[in-house]
Amino acid sequence: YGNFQPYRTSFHFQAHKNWLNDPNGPLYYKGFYHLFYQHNPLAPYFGDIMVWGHSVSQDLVNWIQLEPAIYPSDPSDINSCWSGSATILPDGKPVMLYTGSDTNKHQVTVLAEPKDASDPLLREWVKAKGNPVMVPPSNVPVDGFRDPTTAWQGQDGRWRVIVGAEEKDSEKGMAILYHSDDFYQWIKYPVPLLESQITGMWECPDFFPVSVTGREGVDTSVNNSSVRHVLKASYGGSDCYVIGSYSSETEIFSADSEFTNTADDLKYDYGTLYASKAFFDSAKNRRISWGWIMEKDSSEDDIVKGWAGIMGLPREIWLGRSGKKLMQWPVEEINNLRARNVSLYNKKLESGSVLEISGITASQADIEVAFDLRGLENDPEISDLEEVDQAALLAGYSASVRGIYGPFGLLALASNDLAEHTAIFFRVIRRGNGYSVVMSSDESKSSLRDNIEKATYGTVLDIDPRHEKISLRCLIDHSVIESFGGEGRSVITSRVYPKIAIGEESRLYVFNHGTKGVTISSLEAWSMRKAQINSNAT
Ligand code: DQQ
Repeated sequence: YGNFQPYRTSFHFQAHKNWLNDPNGPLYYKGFYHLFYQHNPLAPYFGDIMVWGHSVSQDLVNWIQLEPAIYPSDPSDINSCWSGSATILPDGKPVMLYTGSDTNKHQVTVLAEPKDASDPLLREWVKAKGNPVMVPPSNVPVDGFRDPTTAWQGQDGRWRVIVGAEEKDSEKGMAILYHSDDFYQWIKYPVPLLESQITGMWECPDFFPVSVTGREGVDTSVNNSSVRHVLKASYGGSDCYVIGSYSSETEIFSADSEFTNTADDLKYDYGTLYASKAFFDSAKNRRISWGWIMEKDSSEDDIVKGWAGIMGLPREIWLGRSGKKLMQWPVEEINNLRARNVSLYNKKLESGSVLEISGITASQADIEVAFDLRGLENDPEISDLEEVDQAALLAGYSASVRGIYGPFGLLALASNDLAEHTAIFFRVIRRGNGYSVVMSSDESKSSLRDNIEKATYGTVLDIDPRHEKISLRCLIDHSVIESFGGEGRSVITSRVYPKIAIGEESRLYVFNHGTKGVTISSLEAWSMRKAQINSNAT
């Protein structure tokens, strides 16, 4: 490759070079957003000695890379500094709790503080004298104890934090709860905040309140009748979550649903996104979540590229109106990159149509499209829409399965002859007495190259197409497509590696392979400008 870098992204966060995985300790401080991340500064693969890469931004779009902020230096983290989170103390100073791999490669919790809190760039961090501040409890293996969350204060003023863990010789995953009066001395609470018998290790748990009244975010210690709590756990390659009620007095988090380790789990993203972490942005009163999008090519490919791993776009995250699911949307700052724009209104897409959306840079674009099927009610063929079971649903995630209404949607990162494309699409299905919409991303034709994982992903969107338009926003960035369905009700991220549909050779189409026509009520597409991301390598 060398300078030929068709898969390098233009507005997704990535390291200047080498390996990146989980986001760590995101925070806003003195006018700067900070993003730390798991980084191997020496090679484009996960390393024996992992450090915290560090970048800062004033707009969440353009990033300046600084020197690694936290790196092995003490017996408690000498073998790696793994994931962890930031807490902003009441005096405004941030503190980090993170996973150290100690001299024996046991996983312990380590505390670090800024050396100079007056430095808005928070360049230097000092480790606490009393490290480690937590060690694996006796029922937990020494390599199954990691990823402390942002801490929160209960009604009694005491600090709480959870750490991801698994139980020895079992499939139990859990969030172990700790208490502290001074943030340095942590005492394990006798029962975990939550556990599940069948998930295995919970990595990168996250626990935060969401407002029941709207989109605004709340700080992590807020707890009153107008919030509910979210617990997210990463396992089986996905970020799964439950919503529930939490009281710091009883120390009980009662969740509305369970982690099932099946397709029924609620997920942040039904495609590729892992180890995400949210923080409260006090500058704009919103909660923002970052997640890691891993590579789907081979490690040999990563060596040739010289880098591996990108971050998903920072997403605003809030509780949907139903109170049952989270909503996500790219932070508004991303829109500042929108440039050349084309649009289309009230266009009927007959069965079998494939329409090119020209006039934008299709490899670096933002598209918002809405399909209107509200005439469906009076359609005689409506009774033919099959009620689908789980197996049929899975089959329906493939764009080659033709239905009545659907598949219709976008063909992104497509070649001229369509030999390469990633289909992001919808289909209408019958569910119980009503109708529902399946949203999918089919990567099976995404590349003519071999040795790449090409998946088909899907999920059911809570949309009744008789009453609501079906909307899709896709952010396409060379080798990644983040698709937000139903105004942010579900997200599917695809990591793809086209061979010919690269750069200026890439095309964008809107298509309808269903037997019935559908109407595009609106489509707007923008070329995206390139953001400045960590190009000033240190
Ligand atoms: N990645 C970190 C761990 C975490 C895992 C190591 C999740 O702390 O459990 O890089 O991707």
